[in-house]
Amino acid sequence: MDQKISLEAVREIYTRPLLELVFEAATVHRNSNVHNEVQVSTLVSIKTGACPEDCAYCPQAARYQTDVDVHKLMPVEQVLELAQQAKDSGSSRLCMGAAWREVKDNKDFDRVLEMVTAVNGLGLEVCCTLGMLTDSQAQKLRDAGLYAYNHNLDTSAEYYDQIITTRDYDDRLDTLDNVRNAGMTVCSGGIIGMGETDDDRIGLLTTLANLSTPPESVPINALVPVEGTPLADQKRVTAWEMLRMVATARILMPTTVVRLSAGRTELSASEQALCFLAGANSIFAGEKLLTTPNPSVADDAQLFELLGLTAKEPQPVSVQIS
Ligand code: SAM
Ligand code: DTB
Ligand code: SF4
Repeated sequence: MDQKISLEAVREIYTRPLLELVFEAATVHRNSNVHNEVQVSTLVSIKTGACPEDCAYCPQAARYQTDVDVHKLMPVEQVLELAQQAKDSGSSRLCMGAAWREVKDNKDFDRVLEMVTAVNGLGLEVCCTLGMLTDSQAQKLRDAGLYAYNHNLDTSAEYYDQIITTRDYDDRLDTLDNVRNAGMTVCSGGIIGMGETDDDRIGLLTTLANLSTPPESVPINALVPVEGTPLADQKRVTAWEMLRMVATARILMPTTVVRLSAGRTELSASEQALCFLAGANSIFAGEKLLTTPNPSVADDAQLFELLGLTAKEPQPVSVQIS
């Protein structure tokens, strides 16, 4: 692959003295984006649990004994109701997640396509995260009006098989290619706190920044250790580690939306403020992520007020009816 930036160059950025790093990231952010605007997304778990994959962090994998509320694919009407509530509470984007290894061409997929068109009709940016996609499935999602597809690389290529053995890194990269070729925006990021080294974090950011077009959106998740999963006993990451990831992502990908994702319940208001200063410009809103807790809409409204942040309006998307 033709590298735009080397691992060494990314390591040089990532390992800078923290305040130097934050200052530069804040400068890049102010020069490239409306720095007080934050894009707010709501997650809806449209199909929960019973997943055949073995992702070591995930409470939705069937093989681990966790206490998630397993449910089949939701009806379109229920998703629409949740989408309307998300919009009313100030979200501009709805991300629908399914605990699938991959999309299959069946009635469930047809129902997801209906959901995409219906949610788009509410004037929300629509995102899906459904596992691996073929190029024709990506095209169908695009035709239904999907704005973004989330598919995380999670960690470095080198560390991947310590976390997941039921698919490989190239499978992830292939799906990202299919999403890009279908003309959708790409959302791809990772998780820190899974026992990886700094070089794995640097490797993940290097891979993302070197994609032929970098993702429009990069979620940075802190592992939420869930009882019953192999990573249940991992120590929580510190706010400083989140800050370093956010700031490095911002410098590497100046106009990308960097999302402060899972793990926000563990960050104080001042720690989140530092992350926004260093270029984080998106959050997930609402008391639940997919299955784990997240700050309430009221707490976030108070935080935005305190910090002088405003929620971004949705990007207009035209629905193509084929
Ligand atoms: N099944 C699809 C897939 O894996 O692509 C979509 C849903 S999956 C739950 C979406 C993402 O959630 C994963 O890629 C992972 O990055 C994140 N995730 C899952 N469990 C997590 C946890 N315990 N802590 C932090 N992030 C987590
Ligand atoms: C992403 O990077 N984080 C979100 C979203 N994309 C799909 C999911 C976080 C899930 C945290 C664990 C849970 O709630 O189940
Ligand atoms: Fe399944 Fe996605 Fe969880 Fe992996 S992260 S077990 S693919 S739901």
